[in-house]
Amino acid sequence: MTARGGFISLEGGEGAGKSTQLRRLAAALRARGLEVVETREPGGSPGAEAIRALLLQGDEDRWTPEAEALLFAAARADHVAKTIKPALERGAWVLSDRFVDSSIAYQGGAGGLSRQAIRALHDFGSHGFLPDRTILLQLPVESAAARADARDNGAADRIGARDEGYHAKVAGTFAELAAEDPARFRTVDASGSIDEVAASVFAAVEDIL
Ligand code: T5A
Repeated sequence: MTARGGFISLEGGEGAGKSTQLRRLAAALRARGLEVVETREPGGSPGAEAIRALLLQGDEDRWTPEAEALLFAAARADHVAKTIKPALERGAWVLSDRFVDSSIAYQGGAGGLSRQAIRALHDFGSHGFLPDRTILLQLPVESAAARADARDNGAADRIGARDEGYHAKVAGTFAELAAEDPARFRTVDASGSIDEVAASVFAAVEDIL
């Protein structure tokens, strides 16, 4: 066990089980005596939570693709500066439900913006800050949609409501990102029970604790 904290992000499509697994991982780290900050994107700081409402509510065409990407990057910049970095500086572990890879997968791969553009926004807004480890929860889009629908009674948000083709591109881009950066990413099969997936998620971070 070290006094230094670390930053872990959980990624995947809607309904893959990120929030459930984030809570489980936080409990496992706390049981080891570590300080843990649980956070999410878009959001995670008062300013970023205000931007979250702008992004997830309203009509599908409320923002242009470029404006949407800028709002995500602005929310992330505030989240990094106000929540993530201060927690890391005091030695805490930060677990985030989504981070910049979501922008590359949704606004980039699925939304049609270039990865270079998304990375340039992240370089400007958050100085290119990246997680120490990113867990990609992989679940077939139909199974994930069924889980999310069962939870939300079919009431998806502005981005979750996009069509199957959009979500298939999101999943494909996440898989490419994981393959391109095996040092940071670990992929986890999210189709098992909550306990089975939690065990795989813990195994995927144990080497950096
Ligand atoms: N977005 C976000 C972008 O477009 N660009 C970005 O840069 C960022 C950061 C955020 C939206 O914004 C988009 C992506 C999203 O569309 P959100 O409300 O924060 O939306 O929600 P999501 O991140 O999409 O996540 P969800 O809350 O929909 O799903 P989770 O967290 O993956 O799943 P979870 O844990 O809530 O589980 C869903 C249901 O399944 C059950 C749970 O109990 C729950 O009911 N479940 C299981 N059931 C059976 N077996 C298991 N193993 C299970 N695990 C969970």
